[in-house]
This record gives sequence, C-alpha cells and structure tokens, in this order.
Amino acid sequence: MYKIIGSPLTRAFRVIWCMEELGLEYDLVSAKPHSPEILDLNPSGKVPALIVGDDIIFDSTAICQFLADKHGALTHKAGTIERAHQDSWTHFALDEVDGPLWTAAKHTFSYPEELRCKEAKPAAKFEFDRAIKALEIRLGDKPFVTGDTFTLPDLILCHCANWAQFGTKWPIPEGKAKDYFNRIRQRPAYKETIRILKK
Ligand SMILES: N[C@@H](CCC(=O)N[C@@H](CS)C(=O)NCC(=O)O)C(=O)O
Repeated sequence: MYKIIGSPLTRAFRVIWCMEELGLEYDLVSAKPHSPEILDLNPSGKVPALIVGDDIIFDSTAICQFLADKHGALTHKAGTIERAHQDSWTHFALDEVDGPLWTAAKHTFSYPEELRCKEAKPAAKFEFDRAIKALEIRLGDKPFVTGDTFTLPDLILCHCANWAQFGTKWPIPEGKAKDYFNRIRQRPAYKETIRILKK
C-alpha cells in the first residue's frame, strides 16, 4: 500500500491524481509543509512525499514518474523518442510554468515578509504568460502534449493551470491552451481528485 504525505491543496494533488489515473490503492496522510510529520521524513520540510515499503520518495514529479513507469501507464517507455519529447514537456512544465507560479507564491506567502519583493510578481506573470503562448504553439492541434495519449506532463500542466486560475488568479486566455485544460478536466480521475480535495 502506498502512503502519500501532504494535502491535496499542495503539489500532493498531482500524486493523488496520478494514483487515481492508475487505479491504485493508497493512504493519504495530511501534513502541512514544515510540519513535524514531514520534517521527520524530509529535512527540507517540503510536501509531497511517498512512502513505498521502507523507502521514501520526495518530489511530486519524481513520485508520479515512478508510479507511471512501475505501473506501465501515463508514460512512454524510457529510451524511446516519444519519451524524450515527454520528458522535454515535463521540464517545460516545471521550469516555465510551475517556476513562475512558485516565484509568485514565495513572494506572496512563503518567504519571510522582509524578503518578499512585490516587483517579483509581475515579472513571474510575464514569464507565465509567455509559457502559455509557447504551450499553444507547441501543442498545435494535438489533444495532449505528446499526441493522442494523456501522459504525465499533461497532468502537471493542468495542475499548474488550476493553481494559476484558482489560486494565483492568473487567468488563461481563451484559446487552445484553455480548451486543452478544460478537456483534461473531463477525465474521471481528475474529477475524483477534485472530490477528494473538496472533502
Ligand atoms: N518540486 C517539489 C516542490 C515541493 C514544494 O515546494 N512543495 C510545497 C507545497 S506545494 C512546499 O512544501 N513548500 C514549503 C517550502 O518550500 O518550504 C515537488 O514537486 O514536490
């Protein structure tokens, strides 16, 4: 049995969604960043973490990629050109989409107040908007970033879009990217994860 440490309001959402996509059983142990529960496992105090037997894995993307590889879904096979494109999209999602969202969050609530810089937020929004434009161009008319199959970077990008639209209040303009996110939000596993979040 897998055990996810973190709350659905954090990047643990990605791991819960991934478990739901894969039809896996798991326990969810709610823990806030820097709480004693997570500090016991992860010295950086960051969530999520996944407990697998006697092992602990940190980082939502590493956890999801491990689950996808192990259970043979949501991913192309390592060593294929399709996987290289998939990994390129995963890094795009983390560097260019998650990155500016996290910068804005750090300068809003995460850093100690004296280190927050209000000019950082418009710069992060500029970077985010540029990434959404790049996403539209790279996506083209494909249903998902690597083609016809839903893979891990689609899940990470959609989680980031939720974070932007509903958390940071950075709207996604009408167009291919918005349609893409709305299409992904029709997935039953996504809807189940939202149900868990709202519990
Ligand atoms: N790259 C990591 C980032 C983890 C992370 O920063 N998590 C946030 C909550 S979503 C956190 O624990 N923040 C506390 C901190 O940065 O000190 C992942 O994807 O899991």
